[in-house]
Amino acid sequence: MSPSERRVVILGVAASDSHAVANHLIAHALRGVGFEVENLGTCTPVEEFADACDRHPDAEAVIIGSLNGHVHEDLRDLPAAREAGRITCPVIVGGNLSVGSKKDPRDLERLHELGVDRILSDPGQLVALLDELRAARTAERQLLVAS
Ligand code: B12
Repeated sequence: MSPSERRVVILGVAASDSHAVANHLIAHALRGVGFEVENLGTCTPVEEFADACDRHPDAEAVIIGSLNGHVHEDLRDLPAAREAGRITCPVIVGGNLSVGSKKDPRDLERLHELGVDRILSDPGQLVALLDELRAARTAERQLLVAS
């Protein structure tokens, strides 16, 4: 990232979740490569992610971690926030996304149904994903201008 480039992301952990370690590591890693990270920390309700989007209309993504297995309940207000136009940028979710060690693919589908755009397990892939989403948005805007 060039020093003059400003890239903002909003980060936090889902509403009922107090697991802090991965959140701090992700914030540190993203800042290390030049992102401006508004880190809302643990136990962040959807409403607070939406408020952060109001403060940062240029945010490239809302990145939500969840470890305790209750992400679906924690994101139950996401469809309304999306519908109201309060969270318009891509929403990325990662972590341990259901209760128990056996993972049902339907749990991930339900997250997409709530309005999550991307689900990621490896935080090491976040920068590549942010680059990909930004390139897609730029191409979309160029198409709109051209049409
Ligand atoms: C430390 C810990 C706690 C501490 C947290 C302290 C703190 N302030 O952070 C305390 C004691 C408070 C705690 C409480 C609870 N915990 Co706890 N905890 C752990 C533990 C031991 C380590 C978590 C950790 O920090 N790992 C280090 C970080 C770096 O790794 P990570 O969190 O696993 O995240 C990795 C990935 O998931 C991913 N990732 C994480 N977040 C994100 C976000 C994005 C965007 C992306 C892309 C990737 C990503 O990247 C990381 C690196 O690969 C794990 C078990 C374990 N060994 O993993 C259980 C664990 C997460 N806890 C668990 C549970 C159940 C609880 C409690 C419900 C227990 C209880 N009955 O009270 C409560 C819930 C509290 C709450 N409200 O959320 C379960 C979750 C099970 C599930 N989902 O099915 C686990 C897995 C233990 C287990 N095997 O049962 N816990």
